[in-house]
Amino acid sequence: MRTQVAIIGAGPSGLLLGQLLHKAGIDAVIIERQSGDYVLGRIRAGVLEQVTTDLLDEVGVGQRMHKEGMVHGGFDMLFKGERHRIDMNRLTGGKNVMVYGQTEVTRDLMDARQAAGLVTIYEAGNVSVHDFNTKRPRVTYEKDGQTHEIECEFIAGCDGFHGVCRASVPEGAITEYEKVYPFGWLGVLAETPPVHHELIYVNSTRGFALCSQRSSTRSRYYLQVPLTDKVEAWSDDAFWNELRLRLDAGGREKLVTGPSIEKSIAPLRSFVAEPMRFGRMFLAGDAAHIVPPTGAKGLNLAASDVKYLSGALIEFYADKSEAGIDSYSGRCLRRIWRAERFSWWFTSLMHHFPENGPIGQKLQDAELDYIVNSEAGARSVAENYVGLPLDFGD
Ligand code: RFL
Ligand code: PHB
Repeated sequence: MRTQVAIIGAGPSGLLLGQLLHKAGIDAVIIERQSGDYVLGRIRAGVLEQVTTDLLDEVGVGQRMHKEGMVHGGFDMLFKGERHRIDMNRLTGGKNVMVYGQTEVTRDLMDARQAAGLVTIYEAGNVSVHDFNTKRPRVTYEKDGQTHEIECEFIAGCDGFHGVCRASVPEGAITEYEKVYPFGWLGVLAETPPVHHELIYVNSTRGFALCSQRSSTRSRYYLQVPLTDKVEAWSDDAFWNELRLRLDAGGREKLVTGPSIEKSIAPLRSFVAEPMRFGRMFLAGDAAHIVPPTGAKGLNLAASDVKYLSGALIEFYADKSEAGIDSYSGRCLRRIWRAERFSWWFTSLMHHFPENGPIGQKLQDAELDYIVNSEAGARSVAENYVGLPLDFGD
């Protein structure tokens, strides 16, 4: 098989890139290790920046999001038993975020891809990338007991943190920056009305908690837990009891509990690989960077990466110019590092770090006090949370 761009991975970054290229008349094939149902079963992000919703509109998949998604102009920060609302909309001159699950974004992109008759190869085994330092890269994979080969002009590594693309780069050609946090997030999805109409980020001496949602009848909650905890050891009752202990009186009163539909523990990590281009192979999304989820930036960065990448490839095919592909990595990384900084900082502000001792706690208290009682402090959080524009600093 032959194509212009071989996209490895059918997560949000691969699927969105596929639609952006399709709109520009560039041929692409997506090769995914898992089945479509498996990809849809992963419960992950919930908050979309306007840059991301604009991109989904641009590729024509925004209708259901605008109908079913929830526009949020603010969120609560709860600490020392009191809630403080960050009025993002006012503080940023009218910007909001959209609460709409990654599962739904993925489903909308998958449906559009299928409707357009575009090729996605699911359940591809042993995917390998070859010759990306030449003008004729290749991808091989196994399916139905046979080895297949795709000849292409570019490879887009949209294959997540554990993918094959980054792992195929020679060691000396890549620099990796990493910080692993000493805790994880235990997440529960439940068919219960959310405790509040907006998100609540909770700093408690028992640990961080987050009250999020997927709809007016479906809630998503997270608890900071030690990395050593096993998800099987957390019964639904234990989860709800712990969440209650981290909430304020109003939250405890309003909390509706029910059986969990999904429960999992995710480790927290800050990670960036530089550069993001290796000859004719590009990394995008989680394949190149991970943020701790506190700032809700992962999916949004994946979307901005592929917007930059599609722009670079469109420029290459339309104008025979390599300027866009040459500047891809630098352009992405500037936005990525800004989001990495915010996600690390917001994680440090909201989680419990007993290892920092009493002075760590006092400093965190003072910073929280500053954020919610200073217009400048609150605006800084709001501006980062709603996300940077795509062309910032250009
Ligand atoms: P994905 O979603 O990991 O998709 C990569 C795809 O590549 C496939 N793959 C391969 N395919 C072929 N060959 C191989 N060798 C392959 N290896 C892997 C995988 O099967 C998969 O289908 O990466 P992508 O597309 O870059 O998307 C990134 C986002 O998924 C991620 O950044 C977000 O989920 C992060 N995230 C959040 N982001 C936000 O913007 N807002 C949020 O509110 C938010 N909350 C979260 C999150 C992530 C979380 N977890 C579990 C990590 C909350 C959580 C709990
Ligand atoms: C979610 O709804 O899954 C979610 C929301 C906000 C975050 C992280 C996750 O910061």
